[in-house]
Amino acid sequence: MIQPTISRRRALLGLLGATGTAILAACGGASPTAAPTKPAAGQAAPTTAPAATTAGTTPAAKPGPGGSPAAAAGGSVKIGTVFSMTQAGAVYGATQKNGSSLAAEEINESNYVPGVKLELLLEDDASDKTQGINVFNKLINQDKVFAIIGPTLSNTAQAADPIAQQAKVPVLGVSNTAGGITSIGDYIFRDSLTEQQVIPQTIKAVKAKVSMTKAALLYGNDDAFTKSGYDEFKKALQASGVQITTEQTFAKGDKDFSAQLTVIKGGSPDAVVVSALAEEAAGIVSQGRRLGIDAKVPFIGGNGFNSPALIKNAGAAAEGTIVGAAWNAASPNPKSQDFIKKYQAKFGSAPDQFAAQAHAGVYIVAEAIKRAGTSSDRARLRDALAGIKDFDTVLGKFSFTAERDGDHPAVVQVVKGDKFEVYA
Ligand code: 1QQ
Repeated sequence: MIQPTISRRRALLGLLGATGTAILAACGGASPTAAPTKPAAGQAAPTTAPAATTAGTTPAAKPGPGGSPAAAAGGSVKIGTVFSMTQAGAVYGATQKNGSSLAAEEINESNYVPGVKLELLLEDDASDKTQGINVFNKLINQDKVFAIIGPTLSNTAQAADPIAQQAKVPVLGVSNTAGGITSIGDYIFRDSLTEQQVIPQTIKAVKAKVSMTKAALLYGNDDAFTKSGYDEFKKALQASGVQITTEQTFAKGDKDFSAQLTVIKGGSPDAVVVSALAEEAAGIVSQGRRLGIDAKVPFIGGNGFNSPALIKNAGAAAEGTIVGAAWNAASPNPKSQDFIKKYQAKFGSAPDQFAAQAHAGVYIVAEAIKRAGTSSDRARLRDALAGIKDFDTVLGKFSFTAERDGDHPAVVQVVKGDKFEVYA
């Protein structure tokens, strides 16, 4: 078994966090006996040695605009992972890190890409556009990664993806759901279903089960994802003939939603439709119930609600919340069931949709590397990614659309007790 090596490149300087890079799943021929003191993936261990110094022969690589991938030490290939380990998106980043490192470990152990090991470099985008741009520049120009997985938030992707497109470095978003991300350019892909793909189905499912003739809308007006979710909810509600009683807004970091929720309650809606990231989502749901919005009036959320953090932080108030998703633990897909077991055993907690999408993302990149037969030619990798069709993943059979968005079945969920169950 290959033990992943983990390092914090700037540990010596004591610079941890946003600027640190962790090598999540490295190769280098480490074996259980060779590396008894190495930690498991997901646990940082300061080391002085950056991965790029791994000894080995480097096959000739064709230089590209982003520079030659600096991989290939002993047949390894560097993949940048850019997740929100801190700030607004941190609840998603934590499980993305786990899901991606588990996938890389499996891929390396099974020699999935014959003779090639994946080396994941983790950067924290701090849920911030500028930091997203900084870490993309670093991964592309300094680490010379072959491809990038991430960043976590659409808001960051809008700012950082153009850097990779310019350098012709393939990007695979594994959680971006706002409209317009893949239209940044032909090197930008995502395996995450968009709000546009999931929300109409969610509204239809609710309409089929309960009487919903009027709904209130509440959304964050300072974030690409929350604004996109609002647009899609509004369209879907209108298309289903649901009257919108009021449109209320908030900003990232807001803690008190009582003014908006009081107006919402006054309109006596049949449902409260919310486009928010997890932290605000939990505050909105719990304050809404405290203010007396009846438990029979469901909250309906977008992708931001798809985190166990919502259930943990909103507690009993989260009961009955409805949210469309890309993945649910109840799926009988054997790959998904196997993933849940391995994830639980490795991390001591259940995976969420973000872990599953990150896991699938690493496999999609590995499959494309295998099909392209190169760990240096990014144009060929891009073309191989574009050709992925009916590929078996934890998300089910996965294909890219012609626009490089993900295509696989969605699921509508409802919070029951401490978990997301299938609603329809
Ligand atoms: C986005 C999202 C977030 C809710 C989760 C990462 O979907 O920013 O696109």
